[in-house]
Amino acid sequence: MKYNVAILGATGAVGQEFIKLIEERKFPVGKLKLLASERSAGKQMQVLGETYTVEEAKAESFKDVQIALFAGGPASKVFAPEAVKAGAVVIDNSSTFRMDPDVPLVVPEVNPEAIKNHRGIIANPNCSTIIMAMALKPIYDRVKIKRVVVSTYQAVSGAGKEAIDELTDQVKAIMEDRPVEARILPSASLPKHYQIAFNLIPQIDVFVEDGYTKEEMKMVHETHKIFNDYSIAITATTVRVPVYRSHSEAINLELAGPLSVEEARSALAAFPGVIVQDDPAEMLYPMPLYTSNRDEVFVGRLRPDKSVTYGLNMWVVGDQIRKGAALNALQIAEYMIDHKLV
Ligand code: 2RA
Repeated sequence: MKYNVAILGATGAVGQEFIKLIEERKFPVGKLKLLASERSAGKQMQVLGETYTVEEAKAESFKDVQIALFAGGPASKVFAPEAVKAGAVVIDNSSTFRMDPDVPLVVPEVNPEAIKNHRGIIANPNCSTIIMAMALKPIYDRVKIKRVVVSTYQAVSGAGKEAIDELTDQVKAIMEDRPVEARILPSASLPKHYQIAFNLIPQIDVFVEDGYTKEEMKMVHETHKIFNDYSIAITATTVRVPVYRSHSEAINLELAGPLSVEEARSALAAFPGVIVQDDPAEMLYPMPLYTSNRDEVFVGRLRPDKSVTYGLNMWVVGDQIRKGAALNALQIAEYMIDHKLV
């Protein structure tokens, strides 16, 4: 059986990743529509050996579409209701519907059971949340997690193509002794911008409450919803780093009971979609340069945190455009197909 698929935001980083993954995973596509804003309409893209012309997204674009993959951004709010009205299931990578109680927020390895409650829209969590949830779940299933302290090291591609170009341009300017321009990071819409080359920026997205950024609060609220456990104490610091792709996270856990590092390591190793790379003697640990374009989330530097009774530290790295966005969304669609939910 094949499914008619629309990709909204097909020309952006996540949209292009959807196309790569559809090809790689032999996703059962019947008719395919590539949709984007008026600016990108008319562009030609190759998919599965065929040339497709990108169409401008309109309310009527979703006729006969069964699965609508939304890459993210403000267009979701406009077009998701239209796609649902037309009978499609929307898997949405924007933050618009994530905290809506009627919208499941899903990481298929963690809470696939939530999918069946959908009313037309299923939300893909934020990239840094997905990567963390993948590493927490195998531990959580053995011993409840009391507290999470996470610090992220997020790649510039999380802020879009312009941020990738900004890093490259700044590095070139510095090497050529030219003045450095900063126009995008921390976020194009903000009044001030800072150099990311040879720097770190401890602000991702806008400030929202008590000195936390929106990205930090997403990690708190979305993790609670995915685990359906609001008792986990979570605090986050999210930082942009001069890395092109793959987000890294230093995660400190306080557990409700004993779990040895060996038990944690084997639980993580047995979990689908997680690879343990952890051997200090061999200097083996995950690094973003090597996890890019990989589907799995990588975990290393496992060690006890002896400052509390049951503490565990780990270092988690994952490709935020793949598992943190397009792959997770496509896995939701695959789950729905496998379980006859679409
Ligand atoms: C970032 N969380 O890295 C975003 C991408 N979804 O900025």
